[in-house]
Amino acid sequence: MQIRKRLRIAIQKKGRLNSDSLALLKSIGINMQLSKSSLYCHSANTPVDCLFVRDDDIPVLVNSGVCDLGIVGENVLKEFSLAQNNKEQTNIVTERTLGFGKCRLSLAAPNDFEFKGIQSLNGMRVATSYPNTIKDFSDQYNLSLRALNISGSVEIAPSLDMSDIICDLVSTGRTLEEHNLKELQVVLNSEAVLIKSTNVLDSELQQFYQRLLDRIDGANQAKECKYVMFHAPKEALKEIAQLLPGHEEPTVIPLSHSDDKVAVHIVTKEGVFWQTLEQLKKARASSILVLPIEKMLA
Ligand code: PRT
Ligand code: ZN
Repeated sequence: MQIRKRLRIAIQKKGRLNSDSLALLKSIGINMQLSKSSLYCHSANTPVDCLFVRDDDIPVLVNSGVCDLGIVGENVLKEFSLAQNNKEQTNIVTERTLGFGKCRLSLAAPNDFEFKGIQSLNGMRVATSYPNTIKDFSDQYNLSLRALNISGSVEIAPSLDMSDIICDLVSTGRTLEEHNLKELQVVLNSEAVLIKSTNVLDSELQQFYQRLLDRIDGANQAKECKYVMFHAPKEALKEIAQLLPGHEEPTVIPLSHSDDKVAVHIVTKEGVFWQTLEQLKKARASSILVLPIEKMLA
């Protein structure tokens, strides 16, 4: 295969992962001029082309090397990999979890179903769009679940006596509730992941890709961190720093109007809750500000 000079990334065209995937690309500096009907987009400021496709096609495109990268749910990736593993190994590596598209693939049954543990599900008919994941789960628990593969509206299968139970994605649980179903067992927890083809990249492109990964890590780290500023007496700094476990030493700045008080700036990894602020105040910090961080590069 010809070595490309531009990274080709597949993302979902329409649906739950589309806007978060685009936002991620933007946050790591990939600008794209989007048009609604286009299936392909060329980034003007980076060597990146984007393909907009159905999420189910993303592992296929990355596995075949047509795309170098893809953003897809772990649920779709696992189903694809299991189907593929029956034939051969995949050419896909998961590079990063991305923190959006979170959901779980769960077994659910009508509300009046008496659930007596996983083993009691032996022999049941399961309506699902994830037949390979169900087979894998079934093998793992030594069950013989019978998967009925349907591509949508899985929730109505038990009421039509097509199946005894279902296996579908759940996030809030509202859809199950609306169909008088209850969740029995989580089969898989899932979120969006960045996947990469095992194909070797052109060396310049590999360097650029490494920078993208560093930016993703920086953006993820920034999400977890807060920038905290406050004034405090010098002698209280040790006690205060312990309340805010930070990355590095805090920045301490003298105040023009005071010899014993200083301004402190600190990046903290821990969640900063009201309780933390109250503890800071008790330790004699004042004028406390907590700010979100947009980007970080170590
Ligand atoms: O057209 P295309 O094939 O690309 O899209 P799609 O219809 O297959 O997928 P889409 O856009 O619905 O979902 C894309 C991905 O988002 C999934 O593969 C998951 O990784 C992730 N995701 C996160 C979800 C949900 N949450 C989710 N709640 N995907 C689907 N759902 C559905 C679920 O199937 C059920 O119908 O939402 C309903 C349940 O939601 P709650 O909130 O009522 O529990
Ligand atoms: Zn899909």
